[in-house]
Amino acid sequence: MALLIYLDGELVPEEQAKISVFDHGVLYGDGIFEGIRAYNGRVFRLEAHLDRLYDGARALQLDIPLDRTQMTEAILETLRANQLRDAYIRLVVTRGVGDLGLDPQKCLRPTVFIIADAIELYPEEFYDKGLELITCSTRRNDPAALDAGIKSLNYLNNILAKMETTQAGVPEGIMLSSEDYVAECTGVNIFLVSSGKLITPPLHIGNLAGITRQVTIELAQQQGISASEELFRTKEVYCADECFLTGTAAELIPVVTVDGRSIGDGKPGPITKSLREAFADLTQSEGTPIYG
Ligand code: PXG
Repeated sequence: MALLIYLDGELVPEEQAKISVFDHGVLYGDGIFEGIRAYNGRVFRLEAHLDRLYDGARALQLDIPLDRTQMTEAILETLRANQLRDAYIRLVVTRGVGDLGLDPQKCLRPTVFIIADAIELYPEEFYDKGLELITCSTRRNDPAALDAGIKSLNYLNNILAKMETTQAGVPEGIMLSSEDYVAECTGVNIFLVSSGKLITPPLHIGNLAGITRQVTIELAQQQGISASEELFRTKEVYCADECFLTGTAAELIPVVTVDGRSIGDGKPGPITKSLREAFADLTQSEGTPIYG
């Protein structure tokens, strides 16, 4: 069945969901996006995703033509139109149609589209066995050039790193900051467990303020596990007891080797498993209802 896509106020069949070649989202990657999940008839952490979207828009002086209530309704309507209860939602706001110059002044109205589809889950064995990672040579964008907190449509830096991981035959890779600290992976945040404590890199070195990252910190605190933001390098990853990644699509996923070194005993660790279970419980019980 063809998906119905929300495009600028209308729900249209996917083959009619087209945007202009003069849209600055296409010409320059000028725009922002969100990847959101719905579980069991509820949208998970919708408010946090909207905060990130509207903050990014403010930073870019991008005037989203829907307020938060209208945006929420647009997301829920798209899910309802496609009769979805468990879904991946891609929400995109571009600068809109302009001319062939960088200046967004002539872009009169941002384009908004929402795709909601069945989620393509990672293979179960990734969770059972854990992932192998490499360290990518492509650095994460310097936050002085582009703030990583803005989830912009310009993902080339992550795409180049992703191509490195594919060529190495692994599903993800660590991206370092320009000063060689571990920042995050190509589309997920990173956590280490060392001596029973959780550490993740601070946001200021240029990683995305992941919603799943934040939820993980909250769940750790509820379990009495200390969680802190600290700078670390690849050596600390190699020597960690456990390592896992977090993201909306991947949820919490264990890592068992990095650059050929086994992490801990080379199997998914107990803290990773316990946080993953707590995350699964939370996603089944919390969220904005789609069907009232
Ligand atoms: N870091 C980056 C660079 C991301 O793009 C995350 C971390 C995790 O954030 P959330 O809020 O989802 O916990 C993301 C997530 C993909 C893909 O295909 C990933 C993301 C967006 C689009 C595609 O892996 N973003």
